[in-house]
Amino acid sequence: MELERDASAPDLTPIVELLRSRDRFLLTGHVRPDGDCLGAECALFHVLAALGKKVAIVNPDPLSERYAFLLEMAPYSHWRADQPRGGTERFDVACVLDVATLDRTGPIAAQIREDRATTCVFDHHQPVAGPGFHFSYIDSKASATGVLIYRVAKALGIALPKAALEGVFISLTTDTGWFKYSNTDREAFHVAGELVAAGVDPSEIYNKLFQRFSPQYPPGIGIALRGMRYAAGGKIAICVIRPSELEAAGAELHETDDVLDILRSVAAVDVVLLFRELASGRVKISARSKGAVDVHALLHQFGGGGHRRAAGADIAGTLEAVTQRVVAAAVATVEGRPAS
Ligand SMILES: [Mn+2]
Repeated sequence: MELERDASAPDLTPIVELLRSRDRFLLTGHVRPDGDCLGAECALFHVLAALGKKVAIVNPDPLSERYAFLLEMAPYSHWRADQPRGGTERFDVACVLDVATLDRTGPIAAQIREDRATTCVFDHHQPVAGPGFHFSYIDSKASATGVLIYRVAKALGIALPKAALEGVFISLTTDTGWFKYSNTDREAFHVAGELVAAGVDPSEIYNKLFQRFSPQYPPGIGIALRGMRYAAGGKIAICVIRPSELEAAGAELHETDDVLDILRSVAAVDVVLLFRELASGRVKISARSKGAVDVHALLHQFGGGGHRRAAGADIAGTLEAVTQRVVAAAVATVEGRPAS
């Protein structure tokens, strides 16, 4: 059974025409690529390969080892500052996935501009003003970018190989938190049903992605939770992660979704803020909301964004200074007064 097309979904015709008519494609995504970004890239790679195109995936950051199986069949690399063109080959079209602005692709943005390549974005984040892509397929109602690529494959009548179907499944499960967040809609279950019918094994994928962490992972969660605190009368839960502290304890925390889930499980908590110190003198923020607070709007004032209930930002500054500023803004939002 086909799911009826949502009348408000954007028109795919120009995108299909672009993919059919051009020859050399670069696929890229955001810094520190997640399962949605990688899964969508994997699926689009196979769509373009089926059309006989020359395709390369080059991301701003290296692939985390646990996703390697996904891209075994696709030539994957990351930007290498020590190589000409960062190691990228010439391309006509840059497909940018799971990002709202070109700058989220880090150093690759400059190469795309220098090549004057045609740009095409596939995304489901809250749209931002003037992203400036030549072609765009943006549907902020879609649960994951991988779902958008699945729609593209359907529009082209391409039967995807198993690796690509697993890519779409990983996109979906990453961004819906395995079908528990508010973006989990009918299309998410419909597509998941088709993927499973075509041979995707959910428990096998869960095992590959989430049951292979190091023995140092649970102590990492312990360290992260040990320093947590509340603000705004318990409506905001705050967690601050310092790599030096993890290292001193011989602990690792490659994945923070479990920490976010635990903090969100507290009845009174509306907003979770997780701050992680990056080596570059920047701070990565992950924000989650149960719905009352728009965390996209909260982080947009700091140059970040994402979705209403899940957003992120990457801010220059010390961990202490960034935490203080963002928590102050969050408290002001939760208490319904302008930040001072
Ligand atoms: Mn996404």
